[in-house]
Amino acid sequence: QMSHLPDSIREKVQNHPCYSEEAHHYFARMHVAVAPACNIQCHYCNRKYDCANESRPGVVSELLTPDQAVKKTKAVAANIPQMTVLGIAGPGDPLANPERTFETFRRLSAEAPDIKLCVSTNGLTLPMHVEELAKHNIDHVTITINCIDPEVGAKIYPWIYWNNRRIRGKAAARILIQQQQKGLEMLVAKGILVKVNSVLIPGVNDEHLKVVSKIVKEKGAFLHNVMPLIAEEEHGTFYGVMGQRGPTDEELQDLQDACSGDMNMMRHCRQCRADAVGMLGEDRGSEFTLDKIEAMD
Ligand code: CLF
Ligand code: SF4
Repeated sequence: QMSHLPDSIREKVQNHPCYSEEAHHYFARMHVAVAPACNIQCHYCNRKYDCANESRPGVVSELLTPDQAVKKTKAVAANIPQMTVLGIAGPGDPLANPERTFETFRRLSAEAPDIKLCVSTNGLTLPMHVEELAKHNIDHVTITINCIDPEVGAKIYPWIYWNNRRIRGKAAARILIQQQQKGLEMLVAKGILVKVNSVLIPGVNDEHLKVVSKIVKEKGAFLHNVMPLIAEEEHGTFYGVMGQRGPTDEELQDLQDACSGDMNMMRHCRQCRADAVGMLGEDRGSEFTLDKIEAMD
């Protein structure tokens, strides 16, 4: 799979456990939960928990300051030799918390330059942050794109917060979609690798995701990760649409197969926590709580 890639891209994916299926057997990632706020509402999100666009719903991550995040990253990197990637993925939207997110990236690129930096976002404010992402040498950005049609979007997003106003319905979805697509184009133009996450919501965007996959591929996204909606009552999922279910394993796989003719599909995502530490599927976060890190100095 990797041998077909140009050298410049191979260098960026070869030790990134999410961007390369092969790499996830040998390399680890960690997340620091520095970003509490969010600027949109997804129907499947419960604000008590981590952002469900890149994370496992129903989990509460320990919020860190940028300074604590830098200390934790260094402690993990010193203790887990496979650690190659630091991601910011919540617990809200990283780009809705630009000061905290970029202070963390700024310090890490200066103090731990060997670590690759990765970020995930709902995309609403992405275009205005592309310059700064490029400046910190962030080679990997994930955008969660669940739709390209505002009709579909209005069923997924009840509102967005935009220019100091709350906007609802189709008008809100239209702005979010435009910003996501513009951000995707701008990142590709800068040579930054883009992974697109989509949450598969049966009966809402299942058929539609085939079109989404085609379009993001045409625009230059590197990888498409279709994740299942995890609809469990205790997460408060899909309020207002009671009874919304998640996809079966077979439905998820069928959709991934249908998209794979057009697009590189990610099939090894583990829907990590916003404070995950270790190899994908492994959680060593409890070894690196703040009190333990203090004790390591
Ligand atoms: Fe984290 Fe995401 Fe970067 Fe990976 S996770 S910010 S791209 S370093 Fe990976 Fe975890 Fe799936 Fe995300 S397995 S949830 S895709
Ligand atoms: Fe929740 Fe993430 Fe959606 Fe924001 S972007 S509402 S944190 S799932």
